[in-house]
Amino acid sequence: MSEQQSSDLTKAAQAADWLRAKWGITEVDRSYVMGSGWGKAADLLGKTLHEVDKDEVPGFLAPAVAGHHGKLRLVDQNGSLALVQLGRTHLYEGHGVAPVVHGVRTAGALGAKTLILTNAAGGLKSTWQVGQPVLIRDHINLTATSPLTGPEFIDLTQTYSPTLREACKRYDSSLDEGVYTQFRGPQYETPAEIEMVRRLGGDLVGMSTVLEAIAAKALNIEILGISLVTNLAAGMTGEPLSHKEVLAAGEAAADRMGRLLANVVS
Ligand code: 8IG
Repeated sequence: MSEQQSSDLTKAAQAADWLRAKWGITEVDRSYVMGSGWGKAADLLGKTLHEVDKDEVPGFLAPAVAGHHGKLRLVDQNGSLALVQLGRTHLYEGHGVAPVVHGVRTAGALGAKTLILTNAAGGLKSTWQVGQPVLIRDHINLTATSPLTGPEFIDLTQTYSPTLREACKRYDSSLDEGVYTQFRGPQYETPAEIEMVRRLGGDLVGMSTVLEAIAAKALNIEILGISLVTNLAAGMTGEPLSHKEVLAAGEAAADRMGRLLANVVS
């Protein structure tokens, strides 16, 4: 591991210690990253014990996008503890990779064994409806970067836990799976880029999650990834893409997704 990465992990350990002191805890069982459109679902995860603004916590940045909430919550889920991260730092903000994965590493430093990554994404399958959750089966990293530096050769053959995906499907057998492709953004894709993703085997496009999953996998954390399809990918409908559409689809699907997440845990 590089000196840079080991210093980033130290910063996460410091954030974890700060939260331990603030909240009077030693460990959490799991952590959730709630992306755009998932704020309402977050409220259904359990009983909120504490909440802080992210920018108070060492190493966390304030949110950059309207509709993304910059909070960290401690949530009681029937006696187990979850660190719930409302909103995330994106690569397109231009602060580099370390702040993008700081929350995941902080969860790891707090002892989280499971990470639930949620996001809003464009869907490439014409059978998918806007507002539909899709389980992430695998990913394609088109960011040309990584949270890992140095000779650390992490296995990614089963990045998204088959066990957790099966648990989701037992709860809701209508759930489909897809391959999530991360672009850096912030611009959406061209129709030609969506055609490229299709030929590469991608089903979902977005601007998050992949780098976080890599960082979590390097810490041996079990990962569940779920995309909320908030728009069909560029060129599929003849309409331009809008961020408002994304937020509205999230609001509409919040109940279904909140119940899914709360039930899968139990
Ligand atoms: I929501 O169509 C959402 N996020 N890259 N493309 C990319 N990110 C997205 C999209 C999309 N929709």
